[in-house]
Amino acid sequence: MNGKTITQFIIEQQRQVSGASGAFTGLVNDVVLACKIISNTVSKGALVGVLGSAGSENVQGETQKKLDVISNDIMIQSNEWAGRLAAMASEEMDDVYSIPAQYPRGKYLLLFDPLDGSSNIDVNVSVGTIFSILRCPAGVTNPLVRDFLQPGATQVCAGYALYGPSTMLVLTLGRGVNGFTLDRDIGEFILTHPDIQIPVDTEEFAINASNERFWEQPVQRYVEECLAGKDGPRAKNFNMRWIASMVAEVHRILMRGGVFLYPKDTKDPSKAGKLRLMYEANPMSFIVEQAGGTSSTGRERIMDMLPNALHQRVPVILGSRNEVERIIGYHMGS
Ligand code: P6P
Repeated sequence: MNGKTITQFIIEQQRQVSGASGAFTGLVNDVVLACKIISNTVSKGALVGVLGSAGSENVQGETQKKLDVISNDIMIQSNEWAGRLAAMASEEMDDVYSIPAQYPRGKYLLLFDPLDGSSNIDVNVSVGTIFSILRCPAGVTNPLVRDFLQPGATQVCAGYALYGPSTMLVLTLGRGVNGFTLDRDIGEFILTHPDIQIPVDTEEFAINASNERFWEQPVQRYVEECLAGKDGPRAKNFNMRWIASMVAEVHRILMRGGVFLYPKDTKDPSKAGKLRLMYEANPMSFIVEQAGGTSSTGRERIMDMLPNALHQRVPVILGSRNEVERIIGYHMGS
């Protein structure tokens, strides 16, 4: 036997929940299938003409890649028909996606960034899919934006697929974090990284250093101290990484520790940050916290934030607990 499949894992998790109907299990399996299909499409790249721009913009005002649109369609088509969801929301869609009338509706809401880091897709650097599952508010059969605006702490599931040298899926159901690797020979994700824990300390930070002049003072101080190395106040040397694909950065941190920062900056004062709360920061924060890490804006726990808009942006500082808490301390004036 090839090891425990993600299907077996999810069903075993369901058995720990009394009265579970199996709808949640079915939903997670539908999301997993969508990630397999996206992985297959992404891996073909130029061979099937899916690289390059779609010639359109998303609600963020960003140029959409063909694979952004294709991946979004795959997530919709894989999840709209089974009766698990009341609605969906995506980075690539302005408004809530209502489940078509021909399909039954369920009790969950699915939010996703179908292809995060897609600016990397044309240069063959790892990209991923990020997803988050919320409960639909009781009695709501036609969810509106306001029904999605729940704090990250209410998520029942979060995960990402990483389309890298191997395709992996990392998942939390609120009882720890587990990683699975796609065995293409059998078309199943196999449990390869049980109970992932983030090291509490690190010597590695990830930030887009080209924005240095726009950062707030606490972040400038933190990075300066890292760069000062063993002769500076930290008395140790640091390494830096920046992949420009959040899924890849978070995965590295889960595997070996680290801190990821996309802080508030003055580059565009109208934006509270670059990353989106509902389908990037919240799911990644759930995963990071479940793996023993910390995730903050620098001033508050991201998963405590009460969202005010579907595509709201937030500053994100997440990773190894002791390092993130140091950065929070700098923001608080210590
Ligand atoms: P920059 C990708 O577009 C993304 O949303 C994250 O995945 C990534 O961490 C960040 O933006 C990269 O931003 O400014 O370096 O292009």
